[in-house]
Amino acid sequence: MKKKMIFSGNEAVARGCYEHGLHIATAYPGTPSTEILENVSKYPEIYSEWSPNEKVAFEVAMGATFEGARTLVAMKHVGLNVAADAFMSMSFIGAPGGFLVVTADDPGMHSSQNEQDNRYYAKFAEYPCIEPSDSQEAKDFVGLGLDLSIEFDTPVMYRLTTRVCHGKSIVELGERTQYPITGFKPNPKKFVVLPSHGREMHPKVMARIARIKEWAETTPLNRIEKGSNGIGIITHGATYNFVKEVMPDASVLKLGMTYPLPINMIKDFAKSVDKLFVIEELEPFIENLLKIEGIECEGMKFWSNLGELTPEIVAAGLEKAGVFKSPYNPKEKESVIPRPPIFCPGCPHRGLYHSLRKNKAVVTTDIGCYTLGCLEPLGAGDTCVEMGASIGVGVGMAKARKSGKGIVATIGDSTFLHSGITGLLNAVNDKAGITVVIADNSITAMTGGQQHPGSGETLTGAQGYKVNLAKICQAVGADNIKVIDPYNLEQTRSTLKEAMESDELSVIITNRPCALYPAENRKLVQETPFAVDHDKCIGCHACFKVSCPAISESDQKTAKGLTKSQIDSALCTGCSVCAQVCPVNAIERIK
Ligand SMILES: Cc1ncc(C[n+]2csc(CCOP(=O)(O)OP(=O)(O)O)c2C)c(N)n1
Repeated sequence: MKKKMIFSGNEAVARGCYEHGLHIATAYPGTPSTEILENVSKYPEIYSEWSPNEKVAFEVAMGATFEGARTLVAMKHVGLNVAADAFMSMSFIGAPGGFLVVTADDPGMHSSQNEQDNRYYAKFAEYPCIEPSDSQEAKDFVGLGLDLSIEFDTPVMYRLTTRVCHGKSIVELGERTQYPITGFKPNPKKFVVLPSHGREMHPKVMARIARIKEWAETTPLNRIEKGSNGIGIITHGATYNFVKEVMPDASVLKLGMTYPLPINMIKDFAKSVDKLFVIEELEPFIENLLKIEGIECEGMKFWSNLGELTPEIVAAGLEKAGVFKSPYNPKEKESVIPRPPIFCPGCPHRGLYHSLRKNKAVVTTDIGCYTLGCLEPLGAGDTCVEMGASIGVGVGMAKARKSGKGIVATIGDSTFLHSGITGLLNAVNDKAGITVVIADNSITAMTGGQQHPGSGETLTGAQGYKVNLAKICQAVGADNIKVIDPYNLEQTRSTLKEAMESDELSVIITNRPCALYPAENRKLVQETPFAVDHDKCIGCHACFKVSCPAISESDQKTAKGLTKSQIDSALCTGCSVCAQVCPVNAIERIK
């Protein structure tokens, strides 16, 4: 009997990499894809790495497949925007060793700045796109995808969504099949995308996708499940599970490959049902392709291209279409209490953002834990767009104002190494006169503590090169660089103030390690906790302004009826930031 495990989709993809003989896996972290590489790294048979950004991850994996290695690169949906240049050109070249690019899309934006349907990228670059619906498929599709990639010498988009990445289901395990790395076969007409070569390659790409379209008609990736009620539903990914739950009697065409589509199979399916619906998450991608082919169907009219689908939403759409009575009560509200994100106790970003607010800085910020500094009561963050944007946006504002005074671009260490260095280079060149703060906590914290070139450790725990951020800044031409401790509010505020008042470009590096990652840090920052002396507390709530989850209202009141504060000693890490803002020294270390 084969062993079975309960795996998340991400764990299952990693297991698929192991079983299907993958040689090389690369990624830059990003929810919901991060756990793929974290789990691949547990298999020593596969070389795995966190690359500094998605473009580099893509390029490393691409080079490996040129050598005939079986490779996978993983990223979140917006990561593909970063890797898009390589992604587009690779289509022309092909993937001799087998190549999967995992894009983990985030409908509903559980932890993303935007919502985008990356199936359009597949069509744009003429990659076949495969989409599993559960963890077993997540594992199996790695093998099927690699086979497809090698057979047609094409890179393959492997699209996941949050529910498939994080949902758990049973997976049957198999053994690893070993494959040789076949070696690089020099062929400049194939591997060098000169215009003259590219012109020859493009028709080959179109011929390749036409052949894959024929192949799609018979691949087991797509299947029909015959129902009894005359309704036909074409669906994909996580939505397939909702369709089966809501309308088990419908005939379902489950597309495991959403580009290119098996048009003849779909035409036959359409003929076999009375009414045809396409139920898909995000954009009407399949529906539009069917309409171009003249296949009568309905879809987005009854659903929406905004947010995530659920069984309730699938049912409501079918009811709207007049073919179903939804058993769900739309008035029933979710009973989960919302928990807005907040800096952890001991987070080094707290002191920085409290100081930025005090100094009334105009803050162009970036993407990471520190983005939470935009939220009240810290409330110091005026713009945030995409990874690496903070410095460029700060420079742009400074140019429009004809002064960089008062403008502070804040960027995390992982984000700086991902795509901030060129922004700083430009700021130096432009003599922008802004202040750049690199919030260095030595880890990629937002996504759960992944190593980067400034961490001194690699994905597999091996010792890595710990890049010196100050030296990078110097090397691109910044010469006013200060390194400070963000737990020290006086130092943070005064250093910021001086920089903000200057006409010169300044770089400030705050260097306190993250309070959570790696786990040993928790011991480092957990000093003797603080407590509120209720005899001294005047109920002014200045300590609330540092937004620490360890601080709350107590049941004690002042003579004026103001509530006194209290500190949960189990949560307090002893960072002392709250003690520094208390005007009456009522917050003291527990003796
Ligand atoms: C292009 C892109 N890739 C990945 C992510 C996921 N992501 C969000 S923030 C972040 C980096 C956070 O690390 P850092 O800049 O060091 O800040 P920290 O969270 O440690 O404070 C990542 C990888 C993203 N939002 N966009």
